[in-house]
Amino acid sequence: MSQSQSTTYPTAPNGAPDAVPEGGELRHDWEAEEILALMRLPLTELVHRAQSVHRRHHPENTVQLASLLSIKTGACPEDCKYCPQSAHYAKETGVARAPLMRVADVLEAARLAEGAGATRFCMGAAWREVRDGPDFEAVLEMVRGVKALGLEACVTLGMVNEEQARRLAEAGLTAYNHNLDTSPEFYGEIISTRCYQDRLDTLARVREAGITLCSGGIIGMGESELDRARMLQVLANLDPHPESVPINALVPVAGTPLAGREPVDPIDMVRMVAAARIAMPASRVRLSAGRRNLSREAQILCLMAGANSIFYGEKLLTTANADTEEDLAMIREAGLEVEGAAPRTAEAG
Ligand code: SAM
Ligand code: DTB
Ligand code: SF4
Repeated sequence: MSQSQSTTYPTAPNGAPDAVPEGGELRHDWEAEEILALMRLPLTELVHRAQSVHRRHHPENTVQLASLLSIKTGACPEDCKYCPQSAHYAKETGVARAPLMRVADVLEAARLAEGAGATRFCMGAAWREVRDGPDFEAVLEMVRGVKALGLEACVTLGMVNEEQARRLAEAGLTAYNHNLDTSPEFYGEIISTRCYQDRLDTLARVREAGITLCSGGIIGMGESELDRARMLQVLANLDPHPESVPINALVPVAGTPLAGREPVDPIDMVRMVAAARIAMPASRVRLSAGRRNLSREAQILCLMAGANSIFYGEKLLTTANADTEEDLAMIREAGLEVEGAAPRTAEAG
């Protein structure tokens, strides 16, 4: 299925249409059309509304830095068309597989991230699901170690069962990342080895265990505007909302089936962030993969539209991230502050 990457958003002739919800209150009964109508508002109106909602629920000028580490890379049995870590495309992508990292090495990376200003550390494993055994025990140890450093600990390990979710909670895990990635309707175009309900079931188990949810998706895979609105609708109708919502722009990696896709229009990213902010007012919205293709100005627009976290550090999982010095300069020059930065002193080294 191929759709134009540059979506067109007709603007309403006289400002916002009446049907567009004002936003700001926590709701779990969103219609996809309402979210679509938000996304189609004139850009200045949309950003204004998103920023107003943002200020009612969050400090207006802080950005959280979250660092990512791939603790187990490649050879994943799933066939997600965007993913360089899928075994299905390994010959073409050339991504080298690596077994689970040693606990000490992961904790050293977490220490460096903390020293560089991150307050959240997210560990990703290219697994379809967690298997009980030494690797899972090691991941629990990593979670305990990251928490002991005073960082929020997040993991993304694929599917988990109830007992595994319970043990992650017991280890002190702050958040579990498990993205819906796209709409239920478009999902089958992107992934065939699992279904949407599998994702929702894992999210429910994680929630039940008392761990906060980090769940979002990717734009730029050929989905329609309605698919984007539908994904946000499914997320926003979870009760409670995911505490954290990563919005990724596809990083088209050579060798994956989506390698040839046009880069996402930066304004589409702003609209997606703003709609997420309005639909999930109290959640953290994270400007995630794909920032290398966004200008400093486009990223600042995303921050105005309600993003209040970025992935920070040289690498995402397997691909390069935005430059860390440039990120800090952007935050400083925009007059924003890094969350949790004030009490940071020389001992964080
Ligand atoms: N295997 C686990 C899973 O799928 O939940 C965890 C790791 S997986 C790499 C985490 C997320 O990274 C995916 O759900 C997807 O949203 C994002 N991701 C992976 N490859 C990407 C790419 N090329 N561009 C943008 N986001 C990507
Ligand atoms: C999320 O939503 N995006 C991150 C994190 N959660 C795990 C991953 C982005 C991966 C981009 C491709 C790569 O570097 O392999
Ligand atoms: Fe595997 Fe996750 Fe990549 Fe899908 S997104 S191939 S599940 S690592």
